[in-house]
Amino acid sequence: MKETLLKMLLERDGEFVSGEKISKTIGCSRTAVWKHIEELRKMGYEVEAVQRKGYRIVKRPNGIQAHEIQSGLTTKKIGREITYFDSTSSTQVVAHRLAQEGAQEGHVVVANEQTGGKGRLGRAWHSPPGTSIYMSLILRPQLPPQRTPQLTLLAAVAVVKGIKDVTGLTCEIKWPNDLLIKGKKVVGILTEMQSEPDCVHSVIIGIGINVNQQKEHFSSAIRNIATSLAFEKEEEIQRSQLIAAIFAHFETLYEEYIEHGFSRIKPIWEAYAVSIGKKIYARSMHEVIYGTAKGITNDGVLLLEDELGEIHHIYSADIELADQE
Ligand code: BT5
Repeated sequence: MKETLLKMLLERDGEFVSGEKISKTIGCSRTAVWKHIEELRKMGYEVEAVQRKGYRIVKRPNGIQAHEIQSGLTTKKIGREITYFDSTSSTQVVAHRLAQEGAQEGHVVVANEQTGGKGRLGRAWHSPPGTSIYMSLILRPQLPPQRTPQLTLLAAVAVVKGIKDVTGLTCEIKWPNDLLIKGKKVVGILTEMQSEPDCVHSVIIGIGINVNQQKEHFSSAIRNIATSLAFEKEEEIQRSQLIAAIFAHFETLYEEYIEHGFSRIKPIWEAYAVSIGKKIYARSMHEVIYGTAKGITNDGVLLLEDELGEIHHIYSADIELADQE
């Protein structure tokens, strides 16, 4: 009942809903409505009550619990099942376990804090409480394992579009998994999978977004390379609204991808990619290659032309923009 009431009020987006309408819709007395409103207030919602007009939400808490995300959700699959934690080691670890236990495609693990947030290659993702988004999406595409890097690129496009919708900010994508604003990292994506040599059981897409941090919230190790949406926009961003917007774009792109393949996603990705056509260094475990980023293949592999004109296929690396000549 409380969920239905919350949904009704949120859908009206700050407009009044009469007590009579609420009591008819959720099938309870006016006194019961008032009690539910009190519960919403305890959850951090600021609800205004005016005689003969009814109730309206004046301010929402900036939480990301399942009901807060789902009240704005328009998807059929992505985010219909949400496992939420106030704090967990890493949403990736939980999502892997849930996938092994048979979780459905679209199930998402969301946390308000991570104590062991993971980046690629054993690196850490700085995950303080209350300001950011940490989430892992479970997918079950019928794909050969070598195509899963395409899903990192697809996720990057979905996040860029969601951020644009909610904040108006434009992010650039740095192959393969970073989103930047003015050259600073605002989002990191980590794609992992459970598979056999020729078939994928599940793909776990981890997304970390710096939303409401101010500069002083970043540890000194990343203060000069990281930024947040609120810092760039100079206002607080509603996290649940952003998550719902990302899910909506993700679902549309994913359906397109499953039906028509990566060729529809590639040009959108390229339109946001910062490094294409630029001089870059590609650092992998074994070597550093310098050259011009020519584009990506249909598999999402980066093509890098070195100074001798040889084309290298880069499957995994850290990219650094070089001084452009
Ligand atoms: C990534 O790795 O960028 C992937 C990050 C994925 C995080 C999400 S959060 C939800 C899910 N659960 C997890 O445990 N992980 C995923 P990589 O490209 O390796 O970048 C890591 C590097 O980014 C670090 O070595 C730092 O230099 C920098 N970094 C760490 N935390 C950051 C932050 N909050 N903002 C910006 N940069 C950060």
